[in-house]
Amino acid sequence: NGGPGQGIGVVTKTAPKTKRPSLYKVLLLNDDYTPQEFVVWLLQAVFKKDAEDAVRIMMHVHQSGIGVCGVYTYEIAETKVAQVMELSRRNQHPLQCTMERE
Ligand code: TYC
Repeated sequence: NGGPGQGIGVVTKTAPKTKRPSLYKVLLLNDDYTPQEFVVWLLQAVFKKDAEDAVRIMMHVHQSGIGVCGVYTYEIAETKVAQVMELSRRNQHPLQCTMERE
């Protein structure tokens, strides 16, 4: 009613906190049996790399043992890992793929 200490308030508005999702690296592991061409094909098919990038990533994994093929939110990273494992299994390659929080 407008009396002292009555009826009138101050409207405060808190900005909603936007939380950025955690990101996950999808890692490819080297092995002695998976053909280089299969890895290059996979990097293009699953990770949408161009031919040049795909060869570069494959060679890095081949020479160093492990490498990052991309960084994604949890569900997307999980899906990529599953796709790599399924394609490798279907083609009878021992290729391993995993994910790790950045
Ligand atoms: N080392 C494999 C070969 O010489 C090629 C390869 C590269 C395999 C990358 C796996 O993640 C990998 N045929």
